[in-house]
Amino acid sequence: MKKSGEHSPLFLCLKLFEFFNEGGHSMKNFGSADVKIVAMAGHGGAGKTSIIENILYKAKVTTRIGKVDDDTSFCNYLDDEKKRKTTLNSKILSFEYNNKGIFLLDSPGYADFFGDTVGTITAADCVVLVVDAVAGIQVGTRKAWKEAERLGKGRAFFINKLDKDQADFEKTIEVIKEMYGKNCVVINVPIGEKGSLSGVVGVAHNTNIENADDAAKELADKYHTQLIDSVAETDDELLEKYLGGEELTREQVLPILERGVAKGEIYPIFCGSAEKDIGTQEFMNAIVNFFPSPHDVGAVPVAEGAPIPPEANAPFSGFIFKTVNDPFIGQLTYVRVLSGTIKENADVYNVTKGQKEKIGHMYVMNGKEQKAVPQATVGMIVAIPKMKVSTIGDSLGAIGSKTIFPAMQYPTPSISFSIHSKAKGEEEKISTGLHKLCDDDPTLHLEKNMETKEMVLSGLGDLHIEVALSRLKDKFHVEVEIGKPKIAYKETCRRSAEGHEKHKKQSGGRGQYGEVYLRIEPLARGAGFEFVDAVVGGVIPRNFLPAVEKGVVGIMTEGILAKYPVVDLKVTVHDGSYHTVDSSEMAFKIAGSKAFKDAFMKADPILLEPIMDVEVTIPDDLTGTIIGDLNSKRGRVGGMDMIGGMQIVKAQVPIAEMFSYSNELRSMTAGQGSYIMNFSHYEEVPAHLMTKVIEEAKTAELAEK
Ligand SMILES: Nc1nc2c(ncn2[C@@H]2O[C@H](COP(=O)(O)OP(=O)(O)O)[C@@H](O)[C@H]2O)c(=O)[nH]1
Ligand SMILES: [Mg+2]
Repeated sequence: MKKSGEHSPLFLCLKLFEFFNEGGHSMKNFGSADVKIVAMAGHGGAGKTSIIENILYKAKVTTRIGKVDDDTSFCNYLDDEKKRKTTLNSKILSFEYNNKGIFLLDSPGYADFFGDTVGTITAADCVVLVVDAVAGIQVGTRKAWKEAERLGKGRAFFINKLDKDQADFEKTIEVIKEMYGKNCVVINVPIGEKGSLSGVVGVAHNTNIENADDAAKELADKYHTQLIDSVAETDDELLEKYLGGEELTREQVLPILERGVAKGEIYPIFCGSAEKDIGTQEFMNAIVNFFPSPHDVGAVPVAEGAPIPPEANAPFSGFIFKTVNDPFIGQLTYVRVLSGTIKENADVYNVTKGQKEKIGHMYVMNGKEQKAVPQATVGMIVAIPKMKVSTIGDSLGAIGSKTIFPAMQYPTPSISFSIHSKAKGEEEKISTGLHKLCDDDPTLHLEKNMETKEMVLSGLGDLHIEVALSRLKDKFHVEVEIGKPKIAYKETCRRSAEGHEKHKKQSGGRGQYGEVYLRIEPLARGAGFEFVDAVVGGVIPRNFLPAVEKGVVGIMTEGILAKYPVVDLKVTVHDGSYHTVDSSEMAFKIAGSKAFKDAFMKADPILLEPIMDVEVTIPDDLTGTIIGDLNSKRGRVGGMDMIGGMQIVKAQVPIAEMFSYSNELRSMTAGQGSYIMNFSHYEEVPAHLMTKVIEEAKTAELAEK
């Protein structure tokens, strides 16, 4: 059946208009063997965006090379990215090059924005880890590798910044091989070093060898031998010949190398300098010629339902790896098409939510440019505006599909701030804005604390929160103040003690009467709360004991020393008395609560604080400084590890000392250090600090009254 208007003259005019309006780039539907989706990942500052800027220029997407340090970057186009001169959100760059469709995904490198990097790695078929030849493998790179490995993605390296004085190519290679094994294979080596870096030689084909000096020739030789060695090991037939002493020819080895890269079994290492635009062309050629395509990858793993082959004529399936909600550009949902074809103005099925979703237009994105396309086939990434039911992480399919792709795994938020509105009456606006930001960023959590009525925003680091709040201001026009992150102290006791309360009001009307004797005893850390009824002879009638327990639990939740919950103790009610007329649940609840307080204050009460496992990665020469600083933070250094030329210091530190650590570490290490932090356990707060926390809680309580 023909839909009305489908071929009307107006429709055709519009199509023609669209055709002639194609901008500097275009993207037709390629077969699944001719599309490459490549995510650039790795530590912040390694040069991911700069490399992409070079590629965009060579592919004629841009007319001059964009620079991240001035305002000309094509990728870092957001206002706050220009201000901070770094990538804060992932971007999709798309263009045609040598008859292939290329989608490059730029990712943020800093740990605070790793949530977005999880999305680009998920959407890509190959992940390129950009490594700074001076700093070596940094935390951000290790995390990205780990995630790519977990998802079984093809991987490659680009060793960047070889123009810099302290750059060390061979050491960086050594470290990569030490960490990620022999299947990491050097594909090109630099000609000249540092200031005199002038090009690269292709190790496999000896490309550009005519321009190489002796040192570069020697390097090429050395890594050629290693290449043969590594490649032979991935193929039984070759290995047999190789071990039999036969000299392998380039013709024998190259197809195996190419197949290994395409299958994600060999990890090629490229090199160069984004600053000097060296190594870019060789890298682009490799993407086009060897990197895995959706066809090479095959059907991707599913969480539910049947895997679908990555072919254009298979049923449609896709995965939402990113969403953007912006009051100015509206709402965009980014879909990686994993099989089949998705068409504009069609219905699809959101398999995760079990609901139909109507598609209107869709766009291929190239930085901030959008180009409407009538359809998208397997291997493409499209942005769809105004989706109604779909959210990040959902699987889409043809109507009736049951295929659901695995959920993305995000790091859990490690830092929280209380949020207060600057102006009166804007709580609603703040909450709406923050919820929208949280919808697009699963590592940003907003919670309302029911007891304090406070909004608490949690994220991966202080920069993460800072950026979210500046976006709240820019996009939703509300300003907030943030409170010192609340530390989740707990209260407990060190000794056993007896408590007693006779609650009695018997003057006029119906009286109140309840008497409770109880004993509290400390339990092991993490044991929680135990309530024992040891009342004999009915001195407290059975039906009032739940009320006593309620009273005890009530005051334990509320807190006694400084309004933090009381934990890890055993309460035994062993005596009491009652009155046949005046006793009530209320009276016993009050008696229970007061008897507990009485006992608790005699039981050597203390505060507990959260202790974190912290892993700091730093250049070796800063180890002393960092350990000294951790000691001054009441930290206990538990071990050290050298990985890839970087020192890893493991320590346990109270969270109270860690709130501005990302800034402090940045300044202590000139940006070269990084750390990860996870909750470990609770420990006693030292006496002098305990007094301070208790005083602060009292002041806060007075202020509230
Ligand atoms: N000397 C030198 N600087 C570079 C090179 N590549 C990038 N940079 C600089 O390093 C900084 C970070 O680059 P950027 O592309 O934003 O890194 P990203 O965080 O990985 O995207 C910028 O100041 C770049 O100008 C390079 O090859 N050599
Ligand atoms: Mg960047």
